[in-house]
Amino acid sequence: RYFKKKQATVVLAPFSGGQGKSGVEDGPKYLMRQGLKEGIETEGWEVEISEPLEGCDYEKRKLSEAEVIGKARNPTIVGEATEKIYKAVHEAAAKETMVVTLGGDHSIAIGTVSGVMEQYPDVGVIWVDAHADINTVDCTESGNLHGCPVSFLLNMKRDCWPSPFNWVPGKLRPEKIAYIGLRDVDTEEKAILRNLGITAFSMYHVDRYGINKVIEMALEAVNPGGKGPVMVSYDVDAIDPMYVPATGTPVRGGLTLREGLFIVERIAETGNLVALDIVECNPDLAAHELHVVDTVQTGCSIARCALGETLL
Ligand code: B3U
Ligand code: MN
Ligand code: MN
Repeated sequence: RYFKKKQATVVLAPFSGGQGKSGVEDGPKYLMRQGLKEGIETEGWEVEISEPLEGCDYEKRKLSEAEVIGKARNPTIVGEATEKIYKAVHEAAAKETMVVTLGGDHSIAIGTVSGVMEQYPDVGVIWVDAHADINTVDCTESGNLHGCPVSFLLNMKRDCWPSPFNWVPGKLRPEKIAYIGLRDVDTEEKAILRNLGITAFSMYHVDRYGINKVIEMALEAVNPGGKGPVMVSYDVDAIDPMYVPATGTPVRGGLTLREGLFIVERIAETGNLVALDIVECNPDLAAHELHVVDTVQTGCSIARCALGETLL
């Protein structure tokens, strides 16, 4: 409904600076090799590729600089990379194409959500994740910025931000984001969620109400009336590690594969989806080749289902 033509831009964001492990920067390569683009094309989308981080050797800089400012690890490369992603996503959204960004770790969503918001200021964000990713640079225990993107988007503790984040508009309002899949949330993060009144459905709520009711409630929270644009930032660790083993911080007791896909199928059905992130596929963390295939295939399925594969 949001697009006159079925055109999509796949933004490749091979970036790992938001956390310590390497390998997550290979996510885009594996997803593309598994046929993500062709899968979307089969659904009738015309696909363009955007590579905003081409030629930037952030991996090398992460290993050689190991920068820490306050509590934040690698803030300069995270700030620089996310600004590039922000511009690429905005450009793609401004051309009225569906924007599918492939991470990389979840810090890249500082760029994707900000970029989408330039085009759709009132976009509703559905954050599918085992984690809330809402630590501030002030309260993060790990210092990993992939645990902080939502606090940047909400403009929290701006006084404490390292300067490479000065570009971040920080215009998201707490009522425009809802979580699904939470099960590993830090104590400080729980307080933030409570204080800001953010809609959050943990795995408890998925069991209590069922995934269908949960997605209805999440959509109604961020997009009341169902007429506005919606973006999904999908951390594959929301899905149970039995289906998605190759990810940086697996947490047991997650969404089944069907629940995970149903979320994006339902949003596809509304016709309101304007952008999707798929993040935290880390092929290096697989114990064997089957784990890689399971994880990467799940990532590709999320993209295809979000773009309409299972709507008949
Ligand atoms: N909340 C913890 C753990 C974490 C967040 N996101 C992931 N892990 N993937 C932190 O580091 O902020
Ligand atoms: Mn995440
Ligand atoms: Mn996560």
